[in-house]
Amino acid sequence: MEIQLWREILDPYTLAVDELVVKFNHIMDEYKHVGAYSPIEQVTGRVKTISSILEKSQKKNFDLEGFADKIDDIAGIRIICQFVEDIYKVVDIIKKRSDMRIKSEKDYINKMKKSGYRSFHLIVYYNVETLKGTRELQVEIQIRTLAMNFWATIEHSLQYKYKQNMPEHIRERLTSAAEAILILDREMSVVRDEIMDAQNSFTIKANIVADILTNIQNLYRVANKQDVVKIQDEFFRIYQIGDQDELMQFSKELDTISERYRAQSLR
Ligand code: 0O2
Repeated sequence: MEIQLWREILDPYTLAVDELVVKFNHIMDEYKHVGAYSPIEQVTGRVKTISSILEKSQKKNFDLEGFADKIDDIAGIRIICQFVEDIYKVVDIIKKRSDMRIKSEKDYINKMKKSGYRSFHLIVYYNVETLKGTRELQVEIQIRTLAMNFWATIEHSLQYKYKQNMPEHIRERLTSAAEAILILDREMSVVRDEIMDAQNSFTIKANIVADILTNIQNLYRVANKQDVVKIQDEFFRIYQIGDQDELMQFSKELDTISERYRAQSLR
């Protein structure tokens, strides 16, 4: 097939991947903006390379005519979560969306693959707009924890290196590493609440500090400089004590002061 034709076929998949990465990143941002813990830690996407498509067509023994309908992971999104529980939250989020329609799902978390591979897979239908009109494409979404991703990445490179001939002692090591990952994920789930609390309070504090700094910066433009320096010194004092409640109270008072100045500057 001509290279130009490959491009034409793969282009809409690139658009789908780009759009979906933006959308999942936006979900993360939405959580951050309200100071809440995001079940999504990281999102990446890729379009299958031509050589990988050729390899798959050989492996699965199909000809390339209409290959796009025969391969459901030409467009792939990978969502990384911190905890196993987050994976199911992300699945729920996807199922509730109106811009993706579930075609199929595979839960390799509750039912680990023989290789030791764990991940949640969804194939969704997703529409993109092209010059030739609307195209409904299939996209594979893989959702897994950081630990599962670590294992899968290593195993994938070893598979690539050894093809079908992975030495038995390496296969055994990978199996015991997969068991260790399972235990690690379970242990992390136990401390999940505590980790989430710590992360939440870090995000909340970062948001309060950002608000205060914006307010002080704006006040420099409209208020008496000496007064603002006093406010700034007070902020540094409270910040050094590290009391979040006091910081929150200070931020509210600063909001009121800023409001007053905004009102005055309108007169
Ligand atoms: P690549 O290079 O990652 O794109 P399918 O091959 O998709 O038609 P299958 O095997 O029923 O058929 O689908 P499955 O099990 O959902 O696997 C799809 C993808 O999951 C694979 O794509 C891998 O990315 C990943 N995967 C599945 N099993 C394993 C495994 O044992 N180890 C690792 N590291 N990844 C796995 P591709 O096209 O095989 O590969």
